[in-house]
Amino acid sequence: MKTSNAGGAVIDQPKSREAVKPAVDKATAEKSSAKQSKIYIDGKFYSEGDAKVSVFDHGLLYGDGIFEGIRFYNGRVFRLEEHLERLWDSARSICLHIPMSQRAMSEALLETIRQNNLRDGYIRLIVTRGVGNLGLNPEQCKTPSVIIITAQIALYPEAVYKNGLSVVTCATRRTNPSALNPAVKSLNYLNNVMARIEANQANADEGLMLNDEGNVAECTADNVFIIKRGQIFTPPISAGALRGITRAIVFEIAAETGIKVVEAEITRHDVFVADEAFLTGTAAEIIPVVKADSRPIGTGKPGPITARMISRFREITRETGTPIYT
Ligand code: PXG
Repeated sequence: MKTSNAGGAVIDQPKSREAVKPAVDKATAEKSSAKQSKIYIDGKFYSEGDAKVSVFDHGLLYGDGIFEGIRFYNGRVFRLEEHLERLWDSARSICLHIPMSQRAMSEALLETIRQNNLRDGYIRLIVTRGVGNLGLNPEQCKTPSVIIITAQIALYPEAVYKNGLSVVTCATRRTNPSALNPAVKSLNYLNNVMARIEANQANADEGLMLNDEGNVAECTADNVFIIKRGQIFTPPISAGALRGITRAIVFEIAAETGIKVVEAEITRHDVFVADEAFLTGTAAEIIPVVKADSRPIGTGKPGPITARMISRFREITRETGTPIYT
């Protein structure tokens, strides 16, 4: 892995048991943060210390804004168009006008990676409502701000992909879509943060979030899949799940391999009696789940369909993407 010329920021993985600590330790992260990464704000690049936004930005005051978390592998941005499409969908849903075209956004993003001279890493793309006053009315905010941060990503050690994670069900329910649709990747992640705190307190690797009906929606930053008798099941978006880009790749791989993916209501019971389970997300990629609320899932070890998903996913990340350096 190339780290010598990497930028300073390091994305945190979910707090984990001893066995699943990210590969990049704190000392390494602190050392590398001495090398300041370059951050894009509204068309200009700033060093980390100078990359600042106004305290009157409604992204800060109200969580009023949207974001994407994107990975790049081996000099190529993974599923860039899909991430931009989802960002634009989030923007439309909350009546936010992104002040540039998708093409210009794509170029800004690639240029930010180039400025940081990275080949593998993570991008946080943020669009805030912009500067307003202390009232929540977004009409006060004349110009949305675009921020692009690149970071090294602290990967889970390979052992986690081999041994799997534990999840606990959180008492905090996923936001009801009629209050704020979880399909909008908004800057207001307090619902997920509350669930994450519960998972931490239970010493679990991830938190399973249910919707108001008591069905599984997703985890705090990942989509959920279970496997029963050779079929793959995942909650529909209407259950309160984000339309995950990694989730969509599972559908693609399943279609290639002739396995059926069914979008269905999933209960905690379904998770407990599943043969296999896994989570998907840009940061986690595809990661097995082997324990739910202290019950072993299947054999208590990652299953064969999950293993196949992980290996095919890795091939796809290596082989595809938008070139950064042409
Ligand atoms: N559900 C939620 C609530 C998410 O936030 C996913 C599912 C998976 O979607 P993708 O498109 O990534 O497959 C997410 C994604 C972070 C971080 O900083 C979070 C995500 C992605 C990248 C980084 O913890 N969430």
